[in-house]
Amino acid sequence: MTTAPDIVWQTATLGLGGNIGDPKAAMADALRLLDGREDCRVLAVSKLYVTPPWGKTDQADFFNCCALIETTLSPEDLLAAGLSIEKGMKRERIERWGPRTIDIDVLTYGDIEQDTQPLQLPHPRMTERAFVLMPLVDIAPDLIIKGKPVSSWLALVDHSGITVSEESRDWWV
Ligand code: PH2
Ligand code: MG
Repeated sequence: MTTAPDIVWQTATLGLGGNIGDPKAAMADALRLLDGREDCRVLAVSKLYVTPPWGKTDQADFFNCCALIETTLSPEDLLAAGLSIEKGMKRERIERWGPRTIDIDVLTYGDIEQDTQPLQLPHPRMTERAFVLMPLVDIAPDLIIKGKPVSSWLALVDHSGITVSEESRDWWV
């Protein structure tokens, strides 16, 4: 007799963004691709935001959202799943419609804190970025990051210039 191995579903949060082409469509595609996997379930998606570029400011505004998911993938395999979706979409878009980008960041995974490459958890810059914190508050306001709930981090950052593009939570379905 064999025993099925325990399947452990872990909760993770993702940050998605893009500013070339049709980022809303790219993010919606990415979320549907993740949700379509046997080993990932999208539990909640934030509103869709338009956000001023952070870091390098001489570029177009971004679209950003966050997703709460459940997964049996390890953190590194979840990162790889995101990267492979990014690569697949960029390749397809480049061939068919020209440049289009999407970035998928693993923000948190359970309560893991790790300062390792290729994946630092929680995402090392998430607590400074309103474009991450504002959508994350929609889906996980009480999630504790480095000792404080997401909602408290958001109160500490400048979120001027951010607007809501899609109020509905199922803009991606
Ligand atoms: N992503 C970056 C750099 N700057 N700015 C905004 N507003 N949104 C992003 O997603 C973003 C950014 C690199 O990943
Ligand atoms: Mg990023």
